Amino acid sequence: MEPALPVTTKKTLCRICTANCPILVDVDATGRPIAARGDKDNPHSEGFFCLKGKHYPEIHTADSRLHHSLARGADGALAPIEAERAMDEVAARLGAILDEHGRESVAVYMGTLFYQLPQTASVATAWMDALRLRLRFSSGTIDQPGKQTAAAAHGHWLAGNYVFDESDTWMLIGTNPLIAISGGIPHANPARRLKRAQARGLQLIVIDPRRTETAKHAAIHLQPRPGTDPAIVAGLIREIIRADLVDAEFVRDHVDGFETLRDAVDPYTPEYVAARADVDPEALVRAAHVFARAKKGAATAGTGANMSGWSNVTEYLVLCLNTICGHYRRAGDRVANPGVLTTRRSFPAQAMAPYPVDGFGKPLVSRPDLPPAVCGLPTSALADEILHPESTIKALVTIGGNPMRAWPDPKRTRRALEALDLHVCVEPRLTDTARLADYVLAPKLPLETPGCSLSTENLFTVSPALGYTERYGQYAPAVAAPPEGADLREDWQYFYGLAKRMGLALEVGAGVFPIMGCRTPRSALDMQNEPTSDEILDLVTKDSWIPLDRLRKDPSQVLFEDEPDVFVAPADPESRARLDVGSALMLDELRDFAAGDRFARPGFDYRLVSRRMSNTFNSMGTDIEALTSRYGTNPAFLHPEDLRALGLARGDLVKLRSPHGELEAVAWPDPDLRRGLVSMCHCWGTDPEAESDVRKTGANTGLLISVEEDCARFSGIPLMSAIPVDVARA
Ligand SMILES: Nc1nc2c(c(=O)[nH]1)N[C@H]1C(S)=C(S)[C@@H](COP(=O)(O)OP(=O)(O)OC[C@H]3O[C@@H](n4cnc5c(=O)[nH]c(N)nc54)[C@H](O)[C@@H]3O)O[C@H]1N2
Ligand SMILES: Nc1nc2c(c(=O)[nH]1)N[C@H]1C(S)=C(S)[C@@H](COP(=O)(O)OP(=O)(O)OC[C@H]3O[C@@H](n4cnc5c(=O)[nH]c(N)nc54)[C@H](O)[C@@H]3O)O[C@H]1N2
Ligand code: SF4
Ligand SMILES: [Mo]
Repeated sequence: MEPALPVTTKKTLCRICTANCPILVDVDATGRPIAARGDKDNPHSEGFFCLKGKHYPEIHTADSRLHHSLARGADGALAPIEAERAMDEVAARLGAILDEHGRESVAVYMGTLFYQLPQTASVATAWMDALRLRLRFSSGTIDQPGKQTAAAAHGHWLAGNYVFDESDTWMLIGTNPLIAISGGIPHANPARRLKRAQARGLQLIVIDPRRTETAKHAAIHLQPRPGTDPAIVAGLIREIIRADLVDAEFVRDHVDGFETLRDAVDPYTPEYVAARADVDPEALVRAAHVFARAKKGAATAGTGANMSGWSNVTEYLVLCLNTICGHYRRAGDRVANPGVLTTRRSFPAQAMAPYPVDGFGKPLVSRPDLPPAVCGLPTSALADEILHPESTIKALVTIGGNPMRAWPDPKRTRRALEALDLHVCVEPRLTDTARLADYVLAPKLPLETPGCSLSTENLFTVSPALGYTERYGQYAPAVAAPPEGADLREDWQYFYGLAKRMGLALEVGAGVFPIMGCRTPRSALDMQNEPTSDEILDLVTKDSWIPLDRLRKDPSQVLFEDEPDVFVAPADPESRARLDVGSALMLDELRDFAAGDRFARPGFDYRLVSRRMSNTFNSMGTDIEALTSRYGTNPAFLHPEDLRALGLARGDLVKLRSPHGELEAVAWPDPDLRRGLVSMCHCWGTDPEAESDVRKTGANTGLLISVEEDCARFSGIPLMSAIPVDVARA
């Protein structure tokens, strides 16, 4: 018997999802990661992690992982290619396309992993900037794009919101943080944090058509018809105004448009909301009172509230709800977490005025109705844009995303990807998307690269309920070696390598997401001598609250509560900026909503609602048996009574048909659902043109989504939840 190799245990952070859980990874003498678990000594997470994190090493060592980049040969097949040669060829081909067709000939798609890796986000963005690429698309516009449009129409409160850990109430609308661990409740051990908060009196309000893992802990759970969030939030606002619970002083000093808002929500009486959303009118009134009477708290919406047709107005009303209750930090308040790795800034108790929602350049040729908006170009239109006869797009670069699984309408996506002259994917697996690419640039994976918690910390800019609620930061060096014999680069090195070959000078900015009201430093990269990954991290954390080097030198220090406290500063007396709760642009949408259920279609009597499953992250993990064994697939969950009425039992195959498309799925009972719903997770399935066994591959709910009808203004987010469907035995 061979002697067992010695194993060392290393501290690092999981980078599958935004929780960025601190984990311990066992690594053998060859550098191969073999096991992972939560770091019980980490005072922030207290050992919290999930099954995906447990199998993080396997994601690094799975047979399905690419050890080499791939290029499509003359025979049409993908074959291994040396990384340097791949960069030579990609640079030459992109350069030729740009020379011939101009900068609108190359589009980029940035998926979830793009933002999770600060080096990738910063250097790839620097490369796009240097090429002045305009056609940048991201998963953001098929996620929660109403957050950006609403914030633009409303303005920002520069002192920020109260955080969960200090709040007396918390409202979650279409988000399930105990499973998605995606913010709303702090990422680090959300169940324990919720329990502690409730022990000190926090009142949790959840609005979700499913009695979710989170809703089960709520003081008040409204379980509405999906797609009715505008009615509910308008109803809450109306009741708060009626009961005289508005923070009148805050509104007087800092808010415009109050009368407009009051008039717009006036029709949303408890009786009307009860009829439209099918909720208990008394529970609605109670929720309004609990929320408005609390000293500190916030409301936040998630994907369910953004995917069900009313992304802009729902997010806008959520901001208005927080604002009329004055649920913001005031001068003199301690800022719970000013920051660790983000740029230093001040927190004045003043508004930043609203700014334009749209009008950022010319629309896509395929969607003249969607002028480019603050949320970015509409990803739902990218396939059509590529396929349009007047399309300028010849090449697409996909980074850390999986369009074939994630974009709505995978059949159209497939046609579009095949129509490209050049498709380059930076991707560690041979995904359905990578299989269609001309080049797959294979990256090192996060355990093989240094990393830090910057991306997650920086999320506070996206929504008040995201980011860390305490002064927490973590750095980790590379802890594992790439597989033996592999020829890989870090993601960012591919963009640096392309830039060098294309004669570009790169300049990286600090941070991953822009911080409102704060200029972040920019630094030129040395284009002669390639920087190290750690040097890139230094630049993206330049001028941070705590120098990254301090985290590097003492990895055991992750909480920085001993740093001097930061307090909210008084407003600049010169500032005249006010928040706007009466935006015509947003409230027009409430009038559209009032006109009736515009998404209903006769003959499609069920509604398919979005959800996440705990053991997979979008398309990641759907190919790892240990993560899929619970259901084997992404089942179509239905209420047991609905199953019975349909003559179906657990495990039977059902056919779901929307006005746009159809799929087969495995039926599964879920007593926590409202009747009349099908709840199903996305990013499963396989090549829609190939035969497959749905019990093994699952089904892609994108097949039911139309990218032509029912797309929201500005972002073009299609109806991705509350989709009318017909359900029948397959
Ligand atoms: N029907 C329906 N569709 C949806 C949704 C829904 O609810 N319903 N949800 C939407 C949402 S919210 C989102 S965010 C999108 C997700 O959209 P995408 O981001 O496009 O999808 P992911 O599966 O997250 O893609 C991440 C990819 O990154 C790869 N990856 C992993 N590690 C690394 C790495 O270190 N470097 C690089 N370069 N790549 C890596 C993974 O293998 C994976 O292929 O899907 C959207 N689509
Ligand atoms: N385990 C796991 N974690 C993930 C992901 C994953 O795939 N798996 N994906 C990550 C990504 S990309 C994102 S964006 C986040 C998303 O994080 P969340 O937004 O929290 O996503 P979900 O857990 O799907 O929660 C959405 C909830 O909305 C409800 N819902 C559906 N339609 C409606 C509606 O019309 N109105 C209301 N009020 N509710 C509705 C659903 O029942 C569901 O409980 O999660 C991230 N975290
Ligand atoms: S919650 Fe997210 S970051 Fe934490 S272990 Fe699971 S996948 Fe990794
Ligand atoms: Mo997402």
